[in-house]
Amino acid sequence: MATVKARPFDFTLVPAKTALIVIDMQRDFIEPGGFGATLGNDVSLLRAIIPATARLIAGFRKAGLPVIHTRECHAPDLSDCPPAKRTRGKPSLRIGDPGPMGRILIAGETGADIVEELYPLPSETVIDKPGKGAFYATPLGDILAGKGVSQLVFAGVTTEVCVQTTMREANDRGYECLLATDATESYFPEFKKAAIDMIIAQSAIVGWAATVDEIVEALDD
Ligand code: C5J
Repeated sequence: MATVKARPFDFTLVPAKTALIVIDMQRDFIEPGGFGATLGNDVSLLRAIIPATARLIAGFRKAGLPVIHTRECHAPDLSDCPPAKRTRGKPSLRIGDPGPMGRILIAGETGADIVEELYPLPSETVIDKPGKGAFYATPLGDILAGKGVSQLVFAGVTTEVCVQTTMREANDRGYECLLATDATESYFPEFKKAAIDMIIAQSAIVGWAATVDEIVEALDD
């Protein structure tokens, strides 16, 4: 057991029961021309967390603990993309449309894949998810149960959308959730702050928050 200096209070980390979930560090959210950009977002903010996220992943790999990556994407025939998701708003390109990195948010396309700097090892699990939450319509719950995991450390994008949704899904399933605050980002800095505040409020109602250094230090103990 190790103690992570966290908010709102220390997190007792049990390495043998812990996995890292890296949410949606895909080109479609992080690079120009992808899904994030089609919605009018400035994607440059998100690139900045790549080094901290890489340090967190390296810490888990060094400790021999599971690293699980997710990708928000859809089947090429869009059978798993609800029309309400595809037709909402006025993006410059919709899910499935051809863009500079291939079809937007479609499995197997360059844009839907994970950025090179954080690319999964062949031994690591990659979950393709059609929703914002990583438990919805995926085998994630069964995979974690198979590994005996009960604590999850979270990184990735965006804080208030797919990261927060997955943390809430995990919290309701009984996992203890810890968010790495410098390895997550939003297109809207105020939303990142608000999401973290909501997660840790009311004595960690959804989970805890700590920096990458604090988490990696505890893994080294
Ligand atoms: C969004 C995500 N923001 N990965 N997806 O649509 O947070």
